[in-house]
Amino acid sequence: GITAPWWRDAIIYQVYLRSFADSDGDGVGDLDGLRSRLSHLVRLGVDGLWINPCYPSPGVDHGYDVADYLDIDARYGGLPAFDDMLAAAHESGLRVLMDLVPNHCSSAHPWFVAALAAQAGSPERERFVFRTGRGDQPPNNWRSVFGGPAWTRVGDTDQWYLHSFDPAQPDFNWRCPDVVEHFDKVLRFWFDRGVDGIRIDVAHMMVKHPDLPDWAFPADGSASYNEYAQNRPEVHDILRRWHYLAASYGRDLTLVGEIWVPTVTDLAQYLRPDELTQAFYFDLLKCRWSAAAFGASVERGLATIAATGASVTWTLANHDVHRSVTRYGLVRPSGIGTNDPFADELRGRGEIDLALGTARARAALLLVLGLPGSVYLYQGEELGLPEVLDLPDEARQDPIFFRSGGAEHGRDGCRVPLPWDASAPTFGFSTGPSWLPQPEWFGEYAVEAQWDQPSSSLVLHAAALSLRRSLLPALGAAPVEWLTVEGRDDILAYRRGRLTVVTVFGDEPFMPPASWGDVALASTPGAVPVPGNGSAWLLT
Ligand code: TEU
Repeated sequence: GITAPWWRDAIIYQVYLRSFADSDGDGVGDLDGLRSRLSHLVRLGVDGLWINPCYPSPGVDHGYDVADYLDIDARYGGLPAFDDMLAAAHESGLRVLMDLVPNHCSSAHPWFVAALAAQAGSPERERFVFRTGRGDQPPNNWRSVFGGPAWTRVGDTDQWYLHSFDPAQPDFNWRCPDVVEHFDKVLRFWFDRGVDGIRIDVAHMMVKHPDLPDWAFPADGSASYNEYAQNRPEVHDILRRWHYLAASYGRDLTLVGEIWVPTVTDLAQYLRPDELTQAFYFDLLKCRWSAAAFGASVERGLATIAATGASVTWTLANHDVHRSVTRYGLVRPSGIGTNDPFADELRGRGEIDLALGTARARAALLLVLGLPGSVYLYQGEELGLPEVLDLPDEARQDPIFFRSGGAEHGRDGCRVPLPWDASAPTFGFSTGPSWLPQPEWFGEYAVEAQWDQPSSSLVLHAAALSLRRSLLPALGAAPVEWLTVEGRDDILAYRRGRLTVVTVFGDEPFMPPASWGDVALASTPGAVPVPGNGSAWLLT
């Protein structure tokens, strides 16, 4: 970042650690592997990295089931490897964000083990959400995000515990002071160690309605936002507490929330000056390829988020959704599950045109990089990796796959280990077999080959980031002004100071007029034959 505080315009690279680089041949990425590849992030030109959870964990949800918040899993190298990586990152000028998982822990966490061994009504159980069932049925009708009921029965007793995700991820009771105090300690532990901020997992979910009432789910089984289980007013008290805890360090720590709420106005509530510094803007990630949808989403983000004083945190992909070239390549949705506009992208159904998806993802990158705010880039997106849609069922590990009885494929396809070198075993990821199998064609996307191809996704990313960095000081706080093209509602164009960004969403060819500036970077070379659908330019 160049403007203060640093995170306002930072580009942060998301490291899905177990799939980034493996140093010891066990087929699982680790912190020494990350340290040895930090030069990739420096050459790419990002400002920092966020690492998905790497605490000791049984790995049911790959680290989002934490067994000890004050340590690093031995598989990743333990605390010494973390400290080495952090020091090396800082030496390279990269900031480092940890992932905090405060809504739930692992069922192997000592607190939950003690709670199961204790009596109903005991202080051990008070740290979680245990309730009496209704006969043979759970205490209420809430559903787990991963499918099935949000409650699991304790043996053959009448007691059940709440889990918003997998049964191996029991929800904490945030009305219990032990929990509040423990997380104060956790934050201090990592801030004292030198991290530059934290990404907060489901930062809108920690507190539930005190009476845990049934939610009126639609009878047809369609998706419904359970307002008793998330986005409760009390959650803001916790975030405010963390705001002041972080502020007391006096070194611009960032708190970035992963928050799924119905509207952008809801999201802005989390960005009040005494709460989070950032929150992922998923509104844009959910847009189908259309100038009107992208334009309205960008405008909504800028207007609503800017009103809080925060900057927008643009994000086009992460470890929970299909890779962007696959999502943008969806030319014909399957028509199944139409009540959920995101279903086909998430489930990998429908017909996909990868060449088109690739062109569009390249264009979308330029579109967001010109905007004011920060951008999170998920590992492998810089390589233009497609989703691996055809993983064998035996290889799949996502709890969503198991909880849905195989009806949903889940998120493994965007978590396949990175290809570094086309000619090495596991494409240079590990000297052993990789934890998820990589398809043959992954070699075409290897990092080393891409640096030598002027038209590669990696070269485009590096060029765009470098151009953005050089323009930032001049752009300052310049606002976004929309430009229109007579008769072309498929063109989205904006000017910001001396930068103009143009994106084509329709099929008719288009070239930006010379009066808009000189082309500093085009998204198209090698990606589409004629500038048209999925082309973008940065002009100065
Ligand atoms: O995700 C929260 C979440 O609710 C969704 O992203 C969800 O995983 C997805 O919509 C399912 O289709 C966070 C983490 O990013 C995710 O990896 C974890 O599994 C989840 O929390 C539980 O910790």
